[in-house]
Amino acid sequence: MADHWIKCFIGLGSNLENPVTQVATALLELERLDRCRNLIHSSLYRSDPVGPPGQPDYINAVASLETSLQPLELLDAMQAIEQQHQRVRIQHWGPRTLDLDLLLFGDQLINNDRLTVPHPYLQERNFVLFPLAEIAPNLSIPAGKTLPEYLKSCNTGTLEQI
Ligand code: A4P
Ligand code: MG
Repeated sequence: MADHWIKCFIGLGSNLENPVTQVATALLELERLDRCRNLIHSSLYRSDPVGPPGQPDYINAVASLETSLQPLELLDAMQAIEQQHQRVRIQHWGPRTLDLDLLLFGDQLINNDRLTVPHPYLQERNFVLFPLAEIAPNLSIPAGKTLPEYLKSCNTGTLEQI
């Protein structure tokens, strides 16, 4: 049977150890994943940290790719990339060398022990919505609203395209 390719969106974030390089390298690593193709990505953005105060600014970006992996296989591959970046989980929403979030997987709604898709905070995070709009301006969020509708109620805040 021919492979079935599904378009998905991945959010990238880093606020430790040269975040611009962390994100740029991760984009290359995502591009090289088996059974993934046609990666495109937004610009990089600088933003204030959401979560515990006193941590460095974040660099964020969003990528889309087509994959013939199952959602949990893709999550495994994303977590292997995080590990390569020597990510240590110290604190929830705390600083990290690399965080990869699966934002959307086609139009699927996924809710299990390891994966919630669409990503639960997608709609409220300017560092996700603005980069997403660059690569998919008219996107509809499954079981949600359209991206332009979410953007209407989202502040740019300190988000800065770099
Ligand atoms: N998991 C469930 N759903 C997903 C999904 N859609 N994508 C599970 C990825 N993982 C998902 O993740 C914990 C577990 O979530 C994983 O093992 C996976 O099975 P984690 O990344 O270790 O935990 P975390 O980072 O402490 O929590 P979480 O919810 O991932 O945090 P977020 O939402 O990623 O937020 N401020 C700015 N400006 N920019 C940022 O990028 N990021 C965060 C982290 C906080 N503040 C930020 C930023
Ligand atoms: Mg995460």
